[in-house]
Amino acid sequence: MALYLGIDLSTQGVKAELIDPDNPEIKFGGFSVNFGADLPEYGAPDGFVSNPDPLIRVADPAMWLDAIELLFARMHDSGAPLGEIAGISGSAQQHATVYLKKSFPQVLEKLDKAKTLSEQIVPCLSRRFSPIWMDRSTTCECKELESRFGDRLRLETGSPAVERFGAAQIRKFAKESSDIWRDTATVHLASSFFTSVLCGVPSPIDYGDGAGMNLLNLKTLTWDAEIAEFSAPGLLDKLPKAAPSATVAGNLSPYFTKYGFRAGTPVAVWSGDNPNSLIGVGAGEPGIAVVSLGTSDTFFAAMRDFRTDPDGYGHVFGDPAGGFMSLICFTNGSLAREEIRKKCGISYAEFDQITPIPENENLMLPYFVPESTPLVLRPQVQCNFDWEKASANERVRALLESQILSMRLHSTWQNEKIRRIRVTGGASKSAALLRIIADVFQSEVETIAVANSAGLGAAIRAANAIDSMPFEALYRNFCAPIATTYPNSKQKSRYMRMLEAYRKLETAT
Ligand code: XUL
Repeated sequence: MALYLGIDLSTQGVKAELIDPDNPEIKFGGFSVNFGADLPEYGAPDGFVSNPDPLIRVADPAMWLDAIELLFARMHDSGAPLGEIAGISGSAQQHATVYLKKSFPQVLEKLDKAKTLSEQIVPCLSRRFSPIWMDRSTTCECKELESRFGDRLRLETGSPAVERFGAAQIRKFAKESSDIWRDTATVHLASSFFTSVLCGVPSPIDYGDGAGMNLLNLKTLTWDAEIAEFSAPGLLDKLPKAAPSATVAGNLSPYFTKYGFRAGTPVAVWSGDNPNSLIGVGAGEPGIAVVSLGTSDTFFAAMRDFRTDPDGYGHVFGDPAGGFMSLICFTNGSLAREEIRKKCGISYAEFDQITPIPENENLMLPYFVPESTPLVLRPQVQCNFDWEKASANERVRALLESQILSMRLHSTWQNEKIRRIRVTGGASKSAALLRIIADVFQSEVETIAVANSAGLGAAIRAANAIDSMPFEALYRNFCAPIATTYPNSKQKSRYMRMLEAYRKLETAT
């Protein structure tokens, strides 16, 4: 038996997926730790330290370290065969930066089993807290980056300057705390920080997650010296190497034998949660797009060639299976669905029972909170029909159709022929939404049974990177679709008309 472990450090907690490629039907049980419920002493029920300024969102790396140890302890206590693991990798929330002093490598090398990780590693943090992907306090630094580099940022790093990305975050910190910045030897991402902790040696940043920093030139796959130096003095020397996602970073540190792991177990570099999810839903090859319907909705897909969104809304990250992936985030996903459901005074079941209205081409721009695609800073809701006179059926239909039309409109730039769409996330249970996605994209829509795609993706990546197991075989075993919704070709011309009308409505706003 050769097992592979995928660890998923998300915003809310840590989970583990353990897989046996020879016996995919064996389930090892869901292992998880929730920051709020299991580590209440950190006072971070949502995964970040509370702050009266809603733009500031930082998390405590000590909490992450304690959570990983608790996860391993739980796995060990429940009898999980940790000694039989042949390879480990992981997934971390993207964009979180971790600032370390020069003592970090020496401390890693001599981790003492009698102490905890947090006790030993916290003194190595030059900046006590890590800004996470929810932090939006760096608009000023984004403007500075944009005025210095203009469109080169988008064309070469895959995204225009983005508040949560490393360049703006590091720039703000180096400006505000120049002394601590001088004392910082290395800036890791959460993903490379954890690879380093597991291996006991500093690890590279993989292309998948590194692309979410505005610092990696995606044409050369090397750090951009000019952007790095402008972001913060000496930054280039403080960045770990950038490396392919299939890099085996090292072997598990003897520290972890205290949980029953085998010292020396190979560890593949961790990546970000979105690149891992691409693999975990079996979409590492171009042709399958993924729609994830969560609090916000995301659309992502593998791209073999490097292309960027001319409108600047979409991002490009590395695809762990090679090449690149697009990622487009629609902030008002389930948030808007929930608001409209409440405004219509209907239940979830009624919301999902909307019936087709063939002649009706109603549209809605549902920005209940600021929207990222398209960029809308001031929340507003607009309809091209009379809301007061419309029935609940008409209102819900206008919302769902508009959300999916927006997804279609803003994903064309990635220019890969989409053969199938895989839908995940809470709202993927909605038959009405699956039907609309199939008809708007005129594509087959598949649902899959994977619950933790990021963790599963990490386990699959470990098997691929460490023992050269082909992705295709792993996808077949672990990410097979369970149901398919076929497109209705009769809806094609209606949706083509509505797509154009939606584009005009959005542009006019
Ligand atoms: C992607 C992003 C989030 C985080 C947290 O750009 O900010 O998806 O990775 O999940």
